[in-house]
Amino acid sequence: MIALGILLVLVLLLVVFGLLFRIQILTSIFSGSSTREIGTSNRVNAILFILFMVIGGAAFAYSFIENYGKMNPPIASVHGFAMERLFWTTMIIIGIVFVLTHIALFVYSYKYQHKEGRRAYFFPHNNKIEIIWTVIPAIVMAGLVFAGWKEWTKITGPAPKDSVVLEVMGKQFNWLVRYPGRDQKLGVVNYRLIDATNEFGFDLSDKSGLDDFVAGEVHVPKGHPVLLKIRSRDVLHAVYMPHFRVQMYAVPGMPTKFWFTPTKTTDEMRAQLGNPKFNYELACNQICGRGHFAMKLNIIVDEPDDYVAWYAQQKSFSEQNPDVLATFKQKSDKLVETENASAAAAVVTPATKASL
Ligand SMILES: [Cu+2]
Repeated sequence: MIALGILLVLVLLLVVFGLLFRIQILTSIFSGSSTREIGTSNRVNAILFILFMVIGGAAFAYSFIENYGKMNPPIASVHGFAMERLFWTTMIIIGIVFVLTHIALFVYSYKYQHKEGRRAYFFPHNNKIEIIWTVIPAIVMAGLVFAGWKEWTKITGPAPKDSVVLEVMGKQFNWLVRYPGRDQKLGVVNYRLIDATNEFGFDLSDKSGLDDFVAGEVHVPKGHPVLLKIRSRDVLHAVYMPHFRVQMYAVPGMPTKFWFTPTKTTDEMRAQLGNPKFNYELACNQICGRGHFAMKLNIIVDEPDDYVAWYAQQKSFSEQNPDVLATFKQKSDKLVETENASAAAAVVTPATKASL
């Protein structure tokens, strides 16, 4: 309570000093001695501009160099290199312009500070300058956009036919993974069927879903295209896999996708980084609620043979959850019964009608 009182007194004192300072400026303006004041404040501001440029620039450079490794994990996918080239080309071009224009901004503010007797130069218009600073950025921007569009079309085009298919579904707060079984077809799912056991909402009356399996982590083979089908169960999430340079939103009610080809197995990357505990990661990159920070999933890139071995070991969801399968069987039996009954009714009715 005492501390609060002292703080209040300090704040009030600051306010009083501030007001006194303003009154002093106002009286100096009215008494005609304001020129000196304006000169001092201009000088102070001009120096602050230069200090801001130097200290701010140094802090920016430091944070950039310090975090470079975190921003640029080693690339582990085919398209990652194209993405990287595009990113850095854009970054370097706009970076140079950004630095030059900001040096001009701060240096000119310093250089052309208020000076007694100096008048601003009246420079209303110049066609040549207007054309230069319109045409050059337009050409550069068009080039960047075109290069980006070309690469993006390639990356987001249809996945190769022999891709390994898997589905990730975002939910508050983890990722669920589903693979098609031997038929290579993901079965039908229905959000109305989602419950604690059937987290995906498997509709097991669809035969192609019977061999689908759920996995605790993502396994993908090295050197093989992987088609990632992406869904969300509740709110907006984003699939972010920094080493593969993949990011795609997971939107409720609107499936999205992304295909990529991993180029380094988990073991190879562990050796490269000298970190035996390293794991590729699929993280959520869209703030989606309280547990967002923990929404991560491990990705294991296997040698193709290891992948096949892992795949062969997996047990289908229907096999692991016979009770869920049983409820579908009951339902479909009922459905067959009703269908038979209505078919019988349809046969009976005309006959009954005829006899009347
Ligand atoms: Cu999230």
